[in-house]
Amino acid sequence: MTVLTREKAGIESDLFEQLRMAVRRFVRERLVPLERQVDEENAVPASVVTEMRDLGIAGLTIPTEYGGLGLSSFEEAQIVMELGWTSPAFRSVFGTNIGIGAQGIVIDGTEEQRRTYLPALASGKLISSFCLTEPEAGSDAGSLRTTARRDGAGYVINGTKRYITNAPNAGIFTVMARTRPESKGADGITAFLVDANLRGISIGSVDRKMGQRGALTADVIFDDVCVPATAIIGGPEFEGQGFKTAMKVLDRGRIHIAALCVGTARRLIAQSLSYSRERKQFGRQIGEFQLLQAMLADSQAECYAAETMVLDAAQHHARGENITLEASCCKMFCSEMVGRVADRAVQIHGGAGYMSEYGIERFYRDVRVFRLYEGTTQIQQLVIAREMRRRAEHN
Ligand code: COS
Repeated sequence: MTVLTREKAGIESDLFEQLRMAVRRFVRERLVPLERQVDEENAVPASVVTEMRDLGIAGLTIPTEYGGLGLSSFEEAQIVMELGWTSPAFRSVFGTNIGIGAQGIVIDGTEEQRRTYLPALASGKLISSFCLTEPEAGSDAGSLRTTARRDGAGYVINGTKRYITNAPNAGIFTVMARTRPESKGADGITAFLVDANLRGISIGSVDRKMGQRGALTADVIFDDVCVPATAIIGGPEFEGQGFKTAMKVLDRGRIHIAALCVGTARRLIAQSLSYSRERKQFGRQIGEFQLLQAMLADSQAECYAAETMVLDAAQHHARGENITLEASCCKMFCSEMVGRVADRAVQIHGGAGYMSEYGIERFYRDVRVFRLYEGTTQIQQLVIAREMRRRAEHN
């Protein structure tokens, strides 16, 4: 029995390694040359979307019984680090299917919901979006105002969701709405699966952003949208549980974003190192100067620390342990880390770092949002301290 398990693990790890190498090749050979085009056109070419779909990217984390690759969070983190090597817009195409748009169904969905949506999400034919943020509810997600009023056997949804990734292309939305108007906090919130074609749904114009061009975000407006009670993630008995579903989804999502930060930091370090070996000033490679070496060394050490913590947290998550604290540590440290690494990359490249031709300034803009979305650094600090106090109470 033990031998069989080991053999199985061996075969699986071989297959996983093949997948990781295939993603690495695809990213470096196919996607990297398109980075500038994606930034300029604010769109990922349709042919690339098809190739990503064929590679299985959309279904990385969806269980195999529903057509996905069923990667654990530990494996997911390693693949996402590979995707992080290039512009984040590419990962974003299926980022919501891998993460926050689909995980609610994987974690808390009914069997019927899983069978209905996960195969299409895994194949990439269906795109999902996660609708939590609102004009007046960002960090304070529990104060959201979108309502889902009981109406006969179903609910009527009204409200506006903001900065929703992939909204213009989504076929299905996970919508957090208040089903108990008397409750102002998290306990009155329910998560719904809402078909994007339903009457009453409209999408705002595509947001103009500082970076991550090609990753599309927009408002989603719900105007008397009728859904059945079976649209509640987990079924009608999960009424009022939506905030917890959202938080569980974000736990895994925060490790995912942290892994992405590590991938981008690796790329920026590699590019900085290479530039420092080519560029000559004062008759020597600039990499021979100790002040420049200090910047390279700081970036490398911080990236290594980040990579190690992400893999550790992901491993604990894969074992089914509570990693709320660790996920927030990863999200906070890695997003801040890649911000510093990007800043040093500009510095190492000097004037060239500021020019769009070299692509460094694009990454500098792209990584800024990592400290904001899926919970700001300040929210991660609150979560970490809250969990520390909670754990202390239980020990
Ligand atoms: N897993 C499971 N349940 C969780 C949880 C988690 N990670 N985090 C919180 N919960 C539960 C709590 O246990 C609590 O349940 P009980 O009332 O049964 O005890 C409930 O959810 C409410 O939690 P809490 O009281 O901590 O809610 P707050 O309103 O204080 O909000 C923060 C907590 C600030 C952490 C939350 O609003 C948040 O994460 N904000 C940032 C939102 C965000 O990331 N937005 C980005 C948009 S998505 S791109």
